[in-house]
Amino acid sequence: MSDQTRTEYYARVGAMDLSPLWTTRLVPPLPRDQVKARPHLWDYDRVVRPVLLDAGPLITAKEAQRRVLTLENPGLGGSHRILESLYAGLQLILPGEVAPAHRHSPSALRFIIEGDGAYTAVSGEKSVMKPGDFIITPSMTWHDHGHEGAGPVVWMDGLDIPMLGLFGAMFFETYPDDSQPQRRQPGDSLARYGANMRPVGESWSKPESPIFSYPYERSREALEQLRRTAEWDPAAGLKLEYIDPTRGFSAMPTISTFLQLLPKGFSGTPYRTTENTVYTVVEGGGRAIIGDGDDAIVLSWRPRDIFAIPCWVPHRLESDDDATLFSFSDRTAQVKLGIWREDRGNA
Ligand code: GTQ
Repeated sequence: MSDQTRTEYYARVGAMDLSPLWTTRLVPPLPRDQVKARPHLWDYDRVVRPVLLDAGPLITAKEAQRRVLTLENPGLGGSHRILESLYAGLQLILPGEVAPAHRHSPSALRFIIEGDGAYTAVSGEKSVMKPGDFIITPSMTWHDHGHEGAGPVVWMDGLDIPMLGLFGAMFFETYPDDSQPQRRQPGDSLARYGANMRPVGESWSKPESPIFSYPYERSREALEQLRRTAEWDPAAGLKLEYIDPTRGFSAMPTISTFLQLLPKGFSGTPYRTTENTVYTVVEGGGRAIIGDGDDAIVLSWRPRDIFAIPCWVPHRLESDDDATLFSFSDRTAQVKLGIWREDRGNA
């Protein structure tokens, strides 16, 4: 058949909202042909922090609703995605401010980067924020943030917005007042479910953890205890996942969250996984080495830096000091959909 006949045919069916599959490659052989996001690092102290603080006098938290600089992956064209499936931002709140209450269908996590005295209130319970704490805001729960202390407070927001965007299932509502009424004492959810116990006669059937806040101190202490006994994972060091203690699943239904310890001088083995992962550094310095040979990219990190590793990109982790990394990924969503894979280079 002549090229012209084919071209005419394609135009004809195109006008009928049809398309010839044989002219496209619908399913590429490897993720690298599909994934646009690039491995990337945001230098917190030297680059992000100064401009984020400049936003303080520019706009109030109330006017902005959320005073956030979104972390834009340079391969994703300003689409408010740090990786294909994930959103991340850095939120600044100043003393006396309130970021007004709202709720939405995307789930959110907060990971506290710096400062003291701020809180986030979720479903009527305030959680105080300290550096290293991990806090969840489940889908459609009312939440507002405030700051009753001194000095700026910054945390990282991680949301599943791109996943919900895929389904179209996005909802957003504002609360009639800036703050929601307190219904439970701070620490209530942790007291109920955070001691390997649960209230007798109370049942929990929601898809997320009943614990809103996972304090850093406890998670860090667990890693410290384990370093003496546990076997190190050759790629990940000592890596613990935050869970919903009632079922053992991830703390959030769409996003997995982890805290990991790399001992001083750790040199990890090469690893790749289909999960898209965002890391932030709590303690120590080191690097992520992406790829190998002359093509390798080195992302050198220090405390408070944020770096992102896309789906199926081979990488290794190295540390100079004892290092702790918080990370979040779309692993739990991929596992539930039956598509999660990893490659430890030993096949
Ligand atoms: O704090 O509620 O970075 O709704 C993006 C959307 C933060 C929040 C973000 C949000 C929030």
